[in-house]
Amino acid sequence: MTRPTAPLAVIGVPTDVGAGHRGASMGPEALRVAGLIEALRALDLTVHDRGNLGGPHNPWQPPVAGYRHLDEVVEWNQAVFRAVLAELEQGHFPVMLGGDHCLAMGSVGAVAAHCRRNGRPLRVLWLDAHSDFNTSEITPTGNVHGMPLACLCGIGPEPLTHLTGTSPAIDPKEIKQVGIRSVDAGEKRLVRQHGLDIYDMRFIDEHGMRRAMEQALADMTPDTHLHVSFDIDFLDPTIAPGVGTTVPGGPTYREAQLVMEMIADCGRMASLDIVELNPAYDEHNRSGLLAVDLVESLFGKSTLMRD
Ligand code: Z70
Ligand code: MN
Ligand code: MN
Ligand code: MN
Repeated sequence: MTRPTAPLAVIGVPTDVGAGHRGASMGPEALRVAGLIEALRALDLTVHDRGNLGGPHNPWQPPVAGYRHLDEVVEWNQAVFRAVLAELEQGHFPVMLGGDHCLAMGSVGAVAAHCRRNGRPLRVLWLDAHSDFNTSEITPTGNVHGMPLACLCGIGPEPLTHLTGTSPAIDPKEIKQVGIRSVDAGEKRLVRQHGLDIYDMRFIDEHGMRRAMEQALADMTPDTHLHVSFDIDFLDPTIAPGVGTTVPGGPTYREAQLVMEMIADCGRMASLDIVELNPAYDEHNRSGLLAVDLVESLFGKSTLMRD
């Protein structure tokens, strides 16, 4: 078990402009109300809560040319990119509280730019029900939270693919996805074409979560920067109903705990997104409380080892 030694910089990103349901903008506060900051401090981590970033409000308009709220998504992500890069440059461990998953373009973009400058290998672990690899041509919804990984891999509109200055920001080989169970028709073709390494629910059913995570976390060098992007809809909706898009058949409580413990044990995590918590769909902040419980394990809390 290894805990990060860098101080955490918690950055709230109260956006839902990339989503098809409103309310993920309330996610950062729900995570704080569920006790996230105190739980991290109780693990002896140094935590700077930076409060929330500001950005455009949700105009709640239909998609235009395959994108809903593109200008707003760009503005939010420019703010995320700047804030995350500034924390990494100070040697901090950024923790983004979403907000919808479009924010990962800014956060992963900043992490990629930082790794490139410092010659560090990057790995992105995407815990999600969805592949988030859509484009404006193939999206069934126009919601940009379904497109962040494609944009990071250089497929998307110029202002989103070039957030970091260079495009593509990341290589598909740097991505590992776990928990996937909803991929749209055109998106399927694209993820196969780009060779994404995906541990979907069928793999998990056949081989178990332990094997999926061993493979997803394999082959990292000691200096690898592991970015974890945790979409709350990764979890089975019976335990985490508080998301805009529930997909049945997700990881159980015990599987999810194992995921977090295995990430903690690998000792490489250096940045984290917690996204898509939507308190408007939750039951008394149950999904927020569960997220805190899981994030404690992610930062090394364990049943038998030292707290
Ligand atoms: C669908 C789309 C999505 C999250 C839903 C859903 C995408 N593939 N992502 N919830 N987090 O609209 O592109
Ligand atoms: Mn400091
Ligand atoms: Mn997602
Ligand atoms: Mn999702």
